[in-house]
Amino acid sequence: MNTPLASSAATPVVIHRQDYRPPAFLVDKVDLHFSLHPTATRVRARLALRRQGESRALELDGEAVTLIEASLDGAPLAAPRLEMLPSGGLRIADAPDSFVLETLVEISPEANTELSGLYLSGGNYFTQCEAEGFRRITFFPDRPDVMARYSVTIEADRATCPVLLSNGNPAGSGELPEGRHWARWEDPHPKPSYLFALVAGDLVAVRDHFTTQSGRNVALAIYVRDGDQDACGHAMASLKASMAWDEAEYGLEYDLDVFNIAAVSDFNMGAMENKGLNIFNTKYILARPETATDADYEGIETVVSHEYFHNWTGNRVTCRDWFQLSLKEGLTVFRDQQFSEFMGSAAVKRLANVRRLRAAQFPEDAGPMAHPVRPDSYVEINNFYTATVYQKGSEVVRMMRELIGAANFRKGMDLYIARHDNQAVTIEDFVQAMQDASGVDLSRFSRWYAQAGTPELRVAESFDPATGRYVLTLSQATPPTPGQPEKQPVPIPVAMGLLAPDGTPLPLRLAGENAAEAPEERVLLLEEAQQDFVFEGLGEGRPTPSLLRGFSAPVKLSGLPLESLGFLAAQDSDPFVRWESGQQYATAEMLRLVAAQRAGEAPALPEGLAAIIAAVLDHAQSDPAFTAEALALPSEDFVAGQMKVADPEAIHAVRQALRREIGARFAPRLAALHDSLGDTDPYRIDGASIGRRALRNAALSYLAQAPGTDGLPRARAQFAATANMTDVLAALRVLADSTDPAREEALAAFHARWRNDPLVLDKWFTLQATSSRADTLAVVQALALHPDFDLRNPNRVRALVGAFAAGNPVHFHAASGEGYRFLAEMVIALDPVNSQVAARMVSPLGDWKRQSPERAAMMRAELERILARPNLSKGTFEKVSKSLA
Ligand code: 0A1
Ligand code: ZN
Repeated sequence: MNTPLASSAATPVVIHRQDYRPPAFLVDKVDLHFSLHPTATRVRARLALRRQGESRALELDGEAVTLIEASLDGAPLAAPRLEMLPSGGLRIADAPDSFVLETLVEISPEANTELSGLYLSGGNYFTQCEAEGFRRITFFPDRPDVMARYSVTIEADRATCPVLLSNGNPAGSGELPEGRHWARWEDPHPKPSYLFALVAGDLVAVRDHFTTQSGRNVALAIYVRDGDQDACGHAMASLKASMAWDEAEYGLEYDLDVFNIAAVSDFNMGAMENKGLNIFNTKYILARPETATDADYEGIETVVSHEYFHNWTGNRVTCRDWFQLSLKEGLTVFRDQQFSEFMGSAAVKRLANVRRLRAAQFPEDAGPMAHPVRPDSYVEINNFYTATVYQKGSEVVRMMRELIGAANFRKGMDLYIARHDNQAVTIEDFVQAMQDASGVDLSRFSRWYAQAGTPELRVAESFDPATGRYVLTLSQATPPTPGQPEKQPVPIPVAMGLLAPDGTPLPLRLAGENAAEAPEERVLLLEEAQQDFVFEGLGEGRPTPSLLRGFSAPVKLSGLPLESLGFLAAQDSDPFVRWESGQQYATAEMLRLVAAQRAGEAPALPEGLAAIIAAVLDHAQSDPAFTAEALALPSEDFVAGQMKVADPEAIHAVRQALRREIGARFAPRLAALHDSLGDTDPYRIDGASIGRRALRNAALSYLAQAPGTDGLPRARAQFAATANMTDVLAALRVLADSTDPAREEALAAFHARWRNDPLVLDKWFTLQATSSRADTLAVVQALALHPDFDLRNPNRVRALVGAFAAGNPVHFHAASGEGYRFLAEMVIALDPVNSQVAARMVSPLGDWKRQSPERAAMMRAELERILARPNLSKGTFEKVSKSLA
């Protein structure tokens, strides 16, 4: 049964991009006064409003706010001139051209389990206003194209709330009777309401400072709970490096006297770029070697830089409406990726980012929620903070830079910011700036923003040894996605080279070009559905094409024969192509073995794949980080994504069998790596050290799979050594996945040691949720009842439920359907508590079209069961109903 959005009992409104209208009234100035109280916070708002549209009716958004009083230019407002809207908002009929509206409302931070608006976490006050949370604080035109100057006064108990923070610069503070005190903040920069922030409570500051390129001194502070001061070093270092990099790379300097960050353990996302007062999930601030893994450290660097870079791309220049979300997110992800590539090993960072794009965005683009980077409609905007808007959006910016060149891209950025500073603009404005600065026509390129789905790029070749003429035929097709049955070709930049049979690069001379200028690498632009590229003067050996170097476009490449893939994996100069060719090779072989497994044939390690692994291991010492990436087999989900009908059990069996055989075949070399890559003293968190640990732990994990090796004793010893969390967790993962007698004891010891550190305890949950052991589903069900499990804490929910449903395909897709049922139960329980997180959890159930009819029926039944719940949030409703369609 199809469940169109329109058939729901309480039909949620679909918002369309084409319906955008400028706001009827603008707000020039906002004065807010907060009197903080856990259940009865009072917010007084003075808005200086100015009419710009035709209508004289002012409508303000509001949600879960109780109006106490309102006045217009000092005169009390009452019905019928003042009207409460069914949405929770407020309407004032017959407003003047310019006036001051004053409202007093009451809200309950304690009752706010949605974590949107003003809420309590561990007794402290935090806000989250993106996308539409400000309306849960006061009545306001809560849309990003209303930019205003804010002045904020906060009043609270000094004892419980010694720290009072908001956006901008500090502008006074003082004592009040009855143990209360106040502080005022003024933000000189006009901003949309989604960038408003307030933090108040018992926090301590870790301080530093930064001198900008023009010599201004900026006071930096990271606010955390007492006891966590020692865990802020990496976040602070990342912040300072980001500030310096944005000046060097883009000439962008920070623009306030202070830059504050506050960390909170209850947070719906990673972090938030509120002007001058970023609010972070503790996961992306706190790190000590004994509590945080290398991946955690890298996550901190990425997210701290991301939020900082938003100061210009997002805050100074913001989005006209939420359909333009990728204007700030795609661009800012691109900037944070550039920064990470600059800070570490560029090639390895690129691989990791591509792996993530393919793990999260490609399935989204192929599933029921597929949408363009700039969506055309939504029901709940919070459902569109997606891998498509963020990661694919970043790839689109990267391609644009590839097309117009780095220097023009920088000019385009300068122009974009000069033109649009303090404005709320669109993706078209950004593309226009790039086009004007470069002189390159980008009109066709804009299709990348409008069209959903991952283009498939196919290769065909023909070569004539007699003439040395090689024809590369590239063709593209994008599969249909919901609401977009027909697709047009998009311009695809294909960075490439040609290799001679001995692996040396060949000169790339296209027909009609001058021989003297033939480069060894170039970028072909595929603009049509199919194009031939004719290379001449190549001699008589058959060349092998190395395509999509550096992953020059977010497409699926196919059509290269296995032998070319094997050759490229061993020979190409481009690390991305080397890695990618190995992955493609492994994928093809795994698909073959899955088919064989279904026919009752036991999988065996193909010799070609063994040869690639042997070649990878030959270079292990020279580049451990790359080797670790290249040793990893494609994930079960990635393989499933290549099948018409997935078979989670067969895929799992094949992948495990290959891992066992690799462990056995290469045991001596893996053991030697595990011995030789032992940690250096002191513990370091740089690219080289991270790479060594990654390879060492990859070796351990392979060894431990193989019977007859000393992998498990090695894991036990590594766990007991408690050197750092990366090594401890890698060892514990190996044990947790095994039937080793030390398993239970190790898990219990880890829990006992870290039960009071929520971020580490999350790892304990995730480890068990992602285990491949036969009893995992029962363990996960029991963990949902564990006293340390808490539906109100998004990190904990993601650590258990998210990790299981999205990271454990073989158990999530258990033939009994119990994995599906577990997820549905969790979504149902979570929706009334935190609908944003609940809606995000729905995604794995949307994959039913790729499953067997039996599984698909069970998945649909669970979606139907969720949909039948009364009072479902509109976000969960949207995800579930679209997943069923
Ligand atoms: N703009 C933030 C992401 C973010 C979005 C929504 C949030 O609450 C619903 C919180 C954060 C970023 O890109 O980091
Ligand atoms: Zn962002």
